[in-house]
Parts: sequence; C-alpha cells; structure tokens
Amino acid sequence: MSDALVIVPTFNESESLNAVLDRIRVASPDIDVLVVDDNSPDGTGTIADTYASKNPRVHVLHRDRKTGLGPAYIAGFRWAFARDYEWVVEIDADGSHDPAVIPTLLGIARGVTADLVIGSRWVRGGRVDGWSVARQTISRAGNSYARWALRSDIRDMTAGFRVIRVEKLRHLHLETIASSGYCFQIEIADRVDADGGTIIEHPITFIERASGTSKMHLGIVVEAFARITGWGVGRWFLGR
Ligand SMILES: Nc1nc2c(ncn2[C@@H]2O[C@H](COP(=O)(O)OP(=O)(O)OP(=O)(O)O)[C@@H](O)[C@H]2O)c(=O)[nH]1
Ligand SMILES: [Mg+2]
Repeated sequence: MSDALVIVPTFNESESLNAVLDRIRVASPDIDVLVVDDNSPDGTGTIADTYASKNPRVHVLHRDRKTGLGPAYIAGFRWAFARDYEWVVEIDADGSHDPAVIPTLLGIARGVTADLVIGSRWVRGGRVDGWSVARQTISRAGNSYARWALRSDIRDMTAGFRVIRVEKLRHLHLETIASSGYCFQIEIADRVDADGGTIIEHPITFIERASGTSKMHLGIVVEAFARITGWGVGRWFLGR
C-alpha cells in the first residue's frame, strides 16, 4: 500500500480511461489508484475492472447511479479513510490533467505538509489549452466571484487536480457537504481554508478533453452560483 491514493471519478470515460490509468502508472508506479464509477452506461466500469484485474494497485468502486462529482469523491475519500492513506490525489479521467505532474504536487504537499495543493490554471505560469476565450472568461469570472464572495485568496477554486491531506479531510465534516457538481471543489477548498489549512497553488497546463463528452451543464453552474452566494451572504451579513 502506498501512502497516497489517486482517486479518478468516472462517468462515461470509456475512450480515455485506459490511457489515463497507464499514464498514472508510468508517472507513479508505486501509487494506489481508485476509480469511482457511477454505473457508466458506456461500460467504463467494466474497463476499470479489467484494468484492475491486471494491476493490483488499481481498485474500482462501483456506485449504483450518477449523483454528481461531490458524492463520488466523498465515497472515494471514505474508501481512503478506511485504509489509512495519508494523501489523496484528485484527477479527472478525461486527459485534462497531466498525470506526470502528480509526483510534483505530492512532493510539494509532503515538503511543507500542506493540507491542500491545487494544480492551478489561474496562477502565474498556469494555462488552459483548447478553451475558447469565452470559456476561459467564464471560468475566471466564476473564480473571481467565489474569491470575492468567500473572501478567499485562492485563484482556482474549481480546479479538479489536487492533493489533499487525509487528516485534514477527516476534520471537514464531509457528511454535511451537499455540493454535487464542481461546486464541491469550491466547498472543499473553502472548508480547508476555514479550518486554518495550508493551501498552495501550483501552476499547471489544463488540456481540453480530446474525447468523450463533458458532464458540465447549466445546472452545475447554477448550483455553484447559488451556493457561493448563500455562503457569501452568511459570511458578510450574518457573521457565519
Ligand atoms: N463518478 C462520477 N464521475 C463524474 C461525475 N461527473 C463527472 N465525473 C467525472 O469527473 C471528471 C470531471 O468531469 P468533466 O465532465 O470532465 O467536467 P469538466 O472537466 O468540468 O468539463 P469538461 O472537461 O469540459 O468535460 C471526469 O473524470 C468525469 O468523468 C459523476 O456524477 N460521477
Ligand atoms: Mg474534464
């Protein structure tokens, strides 16, 4: 068992999963991996099982149905809690995050015992490949709004490429997290911050997915906006 667990949430990622798992194994041969699949209709779960049957470090958690990124990650975190990992790594299955960067993010986390290391698009040196100016602007604007509403210093709160210290995760009262979409990432970062955690952003290049389809939809954006506004109002006006 390694001291870190890479968690890969999947929903309909049959075209990219094998390649991403291969790349994780090349970058970090000794690291454990958990695929969390929500009964993908395209057979991603079976692909993960086949991969795991040939690689003892790779595991698969099957969930009955798709309930969003947040619940999938929380299930993965609980799997990690039960096995005493020290670190979890979050990474997308669509090739947007380069697995070769995992050792760098983990090295930073271990070096200063950070609670959260974010692979960040929106710090100096970070960038996005393959997004229109409009999409970049929406992401930047969303992050600016979250930063302002939550009085945070984090530049990329929605980023999904991260290392989190398990001991800190255990403090975050995951049972009270209701965020479903990428708002989940904002909520985790905000809770680590509120808990006095050490947070470091490391610049990465995010690459637009080359295959498969995005799970992003308007409801996810609306959820993030509504929840951030609610938390912000609580903080600004009600002193919560
Ligand atoms: N298990 C599980 N995984 C999910 C769910 N929603 C998204 N994912 C996975 O989470 C990762 C991020 O989702 P994406 O659809 O790539 O979202 P995104 O990166 O914001 O958008 P695009 O890159 O444009 O597709 C991918 O690996 C998805 O397969 C879900 O409800 N359950
Ligand atoms: Mg993606």
